[in-house]
Amino acid sequence: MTFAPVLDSPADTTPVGGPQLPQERRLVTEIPGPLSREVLARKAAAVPNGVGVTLPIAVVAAGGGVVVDVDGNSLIDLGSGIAVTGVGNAAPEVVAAVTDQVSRFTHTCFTITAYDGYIRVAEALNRLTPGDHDKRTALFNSGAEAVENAVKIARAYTRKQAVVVFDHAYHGRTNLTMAMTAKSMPYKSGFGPFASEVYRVPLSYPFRDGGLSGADAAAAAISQIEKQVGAANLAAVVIEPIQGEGGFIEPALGFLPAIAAWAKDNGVVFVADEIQTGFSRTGHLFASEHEGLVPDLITTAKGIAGGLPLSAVTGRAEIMDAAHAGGLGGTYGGNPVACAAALASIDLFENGGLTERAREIDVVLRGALNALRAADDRIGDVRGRGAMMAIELVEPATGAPDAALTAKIAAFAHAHGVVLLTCGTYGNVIRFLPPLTISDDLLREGVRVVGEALAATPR
Ligand code: PLZ
Repeated sequence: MTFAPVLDSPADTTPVGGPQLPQERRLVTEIPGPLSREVLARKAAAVPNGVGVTLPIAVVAAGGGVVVDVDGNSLIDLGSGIAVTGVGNAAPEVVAAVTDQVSRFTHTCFTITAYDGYIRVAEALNRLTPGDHDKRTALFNSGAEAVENAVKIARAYTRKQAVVVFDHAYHGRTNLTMAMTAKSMPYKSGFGPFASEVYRVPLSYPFRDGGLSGADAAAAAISQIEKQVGAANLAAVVIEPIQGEGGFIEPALGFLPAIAAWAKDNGVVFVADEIQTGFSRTGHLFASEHEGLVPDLITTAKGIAGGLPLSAVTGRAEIMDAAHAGGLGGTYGGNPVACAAALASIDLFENGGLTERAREIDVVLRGALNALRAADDRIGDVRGRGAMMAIELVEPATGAPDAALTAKIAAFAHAHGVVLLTCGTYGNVIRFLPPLTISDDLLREGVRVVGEALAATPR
């Protein structure tokens, strides 16, 4: 296969994406190559600086476990576009469903004239999310929009206003969700004032809270909620079952159930933000299942539609129905093409063996990362579940976060053909979020490159 560099007629010269792409790491130029540099130079002139690019290549195809750039480099994908392409990029089932739908109709606005695809996505989420109570689902476009709507719905239902979120939380970049997101740089700094009635309490963070039990950490959070907010004012507690951008923090066992039980006892809506953890990523269809959690509301996005923009709020019928008729919506929410992609993706998660695949990835990743850790004490922690795992990099003597080392490892990986993402409040976490369609060999090779990066980066 050739990758002739004709940017003006990409259809003639670029490879088609999907799992049939050669599943290999292959660098034919430096990263970024000359053609990517040309494209990114145009980006600099056309797109504001605020919209950053982590790995400055221009992608022409992707699928399985690789991303191919305009120079013909094939990189191992350990990011899935931030946990989106669980079913793989250009998954054939998604492509077929989208192609069929796009030739029938592309948009009506569901709140003007309805269509079956939206309702089928709602039915699927009502059936598949935790709990066998009566549920309803509303569809939106982005994760942030789903979180905003979950808060609107919880406020309408409880007739209360306050929202509790946690340290290190990430919920989005819109005004309300900026207020809910913890980290100032780069998400919030200079963009205030932020929405009011958002209160932050401590999270269980086993690696950094001295190993507090889940029950003790929950008691501390609940005490703070009761003293500083009061259940009488509190509409919702919103929490990621495993934190994403905040550093792949897995609360100690018992923390989430204790918070959920307190919410239930106090007339507070418990919202699980499963935007990053959802759709088989953690080895369950939803991460809440790990501890048998049944959230009142659950927000989903990212993995839901194989890369097309779609998000959802699913929850107890009586809560979801509290918003008045016409109170929820948006021009594009539940777009028919995105719904077709979601139905094909959800079928793959449910029936295509992808949840099992996430558990296999868990074994491969955890084994490889623990081996790295055994050889290098700058890896302070290995954590996460399924295809959502991370290492936290520290200065061994003190345990202090080592963001500089983290940035060097990521830069090395990028230069050597691995799409690798960092995260964490302290910028010292490397996260592994491969598509569930990646091969074991590519996965191991990707981690090997991280090992080489550590070896090449002296203390
Ligand atoms: N809730 C748990 O992970 C999105 C953000 C990337 P949107 N995380 C990736 C970035 O730098 O903007 C996310 C999430 C959780 C909400 C969101 C927000 O989802 O689709 O990005 O709005």
